[in-house]
Amino acid sequence: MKKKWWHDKVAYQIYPKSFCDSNGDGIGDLQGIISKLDYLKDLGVDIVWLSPIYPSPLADEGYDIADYYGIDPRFGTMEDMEELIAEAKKRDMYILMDLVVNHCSDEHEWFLKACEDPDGKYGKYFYIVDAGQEDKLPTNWRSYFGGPAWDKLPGHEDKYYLHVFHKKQPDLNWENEEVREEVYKMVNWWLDKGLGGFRIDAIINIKKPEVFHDYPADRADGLCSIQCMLQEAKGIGRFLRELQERTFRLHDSFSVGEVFDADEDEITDFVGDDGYFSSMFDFGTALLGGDPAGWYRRKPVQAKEYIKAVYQSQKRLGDIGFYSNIIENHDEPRGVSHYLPEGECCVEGKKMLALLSFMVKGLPFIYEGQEIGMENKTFASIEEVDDCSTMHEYQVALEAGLTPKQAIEAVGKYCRDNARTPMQWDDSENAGFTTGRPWLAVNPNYKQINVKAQQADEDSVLAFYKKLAALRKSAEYKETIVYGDLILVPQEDENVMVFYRKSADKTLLVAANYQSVAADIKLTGQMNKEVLNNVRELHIDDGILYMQGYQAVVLEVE
Ligand code: TEU
Ligand code: CA
Repeated sequence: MKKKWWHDKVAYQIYPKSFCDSNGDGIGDLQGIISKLDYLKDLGVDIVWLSPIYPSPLADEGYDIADYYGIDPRFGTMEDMEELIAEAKKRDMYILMDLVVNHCSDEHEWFLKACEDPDGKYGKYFYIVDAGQEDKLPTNWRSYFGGPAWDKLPGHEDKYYLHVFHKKQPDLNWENEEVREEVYKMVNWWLDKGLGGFRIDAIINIKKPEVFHDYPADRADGLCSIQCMLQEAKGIGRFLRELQERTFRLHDSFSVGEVFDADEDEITDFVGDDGYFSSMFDFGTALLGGDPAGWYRRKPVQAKEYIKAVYQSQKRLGDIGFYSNIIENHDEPRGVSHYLPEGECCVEGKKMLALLSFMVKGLPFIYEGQEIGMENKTFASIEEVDDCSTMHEYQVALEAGLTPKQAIEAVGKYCRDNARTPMQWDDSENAGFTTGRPWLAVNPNYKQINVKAQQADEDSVLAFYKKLAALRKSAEYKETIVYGDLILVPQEDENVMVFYRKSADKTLLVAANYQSVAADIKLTGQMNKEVLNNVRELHIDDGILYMQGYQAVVLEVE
């Protein structure tokens, strides 16, 4: 693997709407982000990814873009954005934007023009198909957010357009060279502004099958999962290679793909030395417990499954490239609520997940609030929910026979708003996020869980994240943590994960006891030094490491 400038970095995702509000309108903004750059620097962050801040009607919270060259006034101005890039640069930090080009907003000029003249230039920017006899939909594909992936083209009763996500997110037709040229022009325009790169949204969806047809229905609605057509669609590589060659590669920028399912034999093409992307997210753990019937059927994640998934991902990528490691993002529940068993969400457990995420190979991404161990929120009713994905999953649960109370309880655990509640800065009203009324209610636990309190506590989750980031950058361990081989030490107890990180002259042993009860780990070889420990005690006796519940350690060994 060729060494790259970004390999030894630590990355952080900001959900701008919920990070920091500078002007009291209840919505986080760019000046708010600028005011927190020193906080991020101090945490050890180098790369900052912003979820979309472009002008948007917010049907899907900014993932529906109406103008790729602008900044939504809610978040600030282009001058604010330029200031953010410059202020980041001063601190040796890099800003990433979200590249959302599978679709745009139905309020984007291209789509408006396509509606005016579906047979003209802009009609070809989208997938517009004539209605069948008796208004039949072109196919029975179900959109990600529920209902058919086709809607009537506004102003044209005889035509449908495709949207694999929300109906306000029409899919762009990547087969059309003009569309691709528009995308490359825009990406380069931003990179020329000094952006560090992009996180690339939902990118696997850009390739559609040659022929559009129905698949067997998988629910009572007569529709089928979008996955059916994605599996049939081949040849995405041609688009991604072109994107890379025409944009990212020219700028040596960082790109991380939201790639859910790259085939084994495609991984080198995706993230090898000259991959389409610098990196891609590891969703191995995020997918655990899922059920095709819907969120209401999801099962809690077990420790042993988590451990297995982490290891499988590590093995899959090996020395080919770098995953970007997450325990949560803006589409996922809070990792500590999702991956620690109910009733066991404790400080040690939070630190254990952090340690695993930082000590495996790859680029660690922290999602805002993860560094203080922010938790899921309880939603009393669907009225408290903003997320369009949860609205749909709630309906699915009701249709399956759950009562409203059961339905919100079941889907609330996976609601994307869990991660979108405002950042908890201190214990003042609205957690110091805003002086106004926050656009989404603050998690009531902000009095206990907030940045200010944790800054004053050397045993806090925040302090532990700082240690992990510092360790990754330390002259002593950097080479081993960033590039060392990962060698699993199989354990009889499936709730315990032990592995070595090994470089030419150093070996680290990483051990995590992913359960509330104690566990013994047999050590082979001599321990030289305790490098990191999420509890105060380290108990080794006669070659046995006695681990407390949720204890996790890094030891330097012979
Ligand atoms: O997500 C794509 C995606 O497939 C997952 O988000 C998932 O299907 C969904 O979150 C289930 O709730 C990206 C963005 O991360 C997400 O926020 C956007 O809604 C989506 O693309 C559309 O742009
Ligand atoms: Ca604001």
